[in-house]
Amino acid sequence: MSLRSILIHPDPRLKKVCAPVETVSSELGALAEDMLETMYEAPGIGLAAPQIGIMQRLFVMDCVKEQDTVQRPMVLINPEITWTSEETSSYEEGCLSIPEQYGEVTRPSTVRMRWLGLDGKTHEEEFSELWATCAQHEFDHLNGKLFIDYLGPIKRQMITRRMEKLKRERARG
Ligand code: K1U
Ligand code: ZN
Repeated sequence: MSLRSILIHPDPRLKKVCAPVETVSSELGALAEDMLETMYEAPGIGLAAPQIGIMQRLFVMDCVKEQDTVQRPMVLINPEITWTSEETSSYEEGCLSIPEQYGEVTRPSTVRMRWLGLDGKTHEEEFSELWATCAQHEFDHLNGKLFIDYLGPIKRQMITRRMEKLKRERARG
């Protein structure tokens, strides 16, 4: 297993639509393990493949809240949203590709998703609360959409400028 580096916005790879995974292979399993390790280390509750520069449709998540409870690492390959509730909820979202910036996003409270697991089988589950928010945030990453795209233009521009500055500082070392 190895830690992968996370791309920081703005990066053209974070704006692209990812391609479906064609084969659920042992290499894909190794990639998913790296993604989970990278997510837990960050720390975060989700991570999508394009955030580490892999332009394929998969993401990982684990929204178990208390550190002492059993973890629930999930790997969703070629996810589809099959149903969304009419009821919405708002959450102050963050993103590992936009560190230390937050914004309120309103999304369906509950979603149903269908995906391929690492076992090669189709899974379907309903997600609510933080799981629903995270699953939709990660799904958006696969379509080149970031949480800041839901914010007003002034806040989005302010966050983008902060990230450009952060990237310049990091490049200088
Ligand atoms: O996709 C990502 O960038 C990961 C992101 C997921 C997410 C956060 C909040 C709402 C929706 C989706 C994160 O994990 S940001 C870090 C974070 O939220 C967190 C970190 C440590 C403990 C708990 C949460
Ligand atoms: Zn994100």
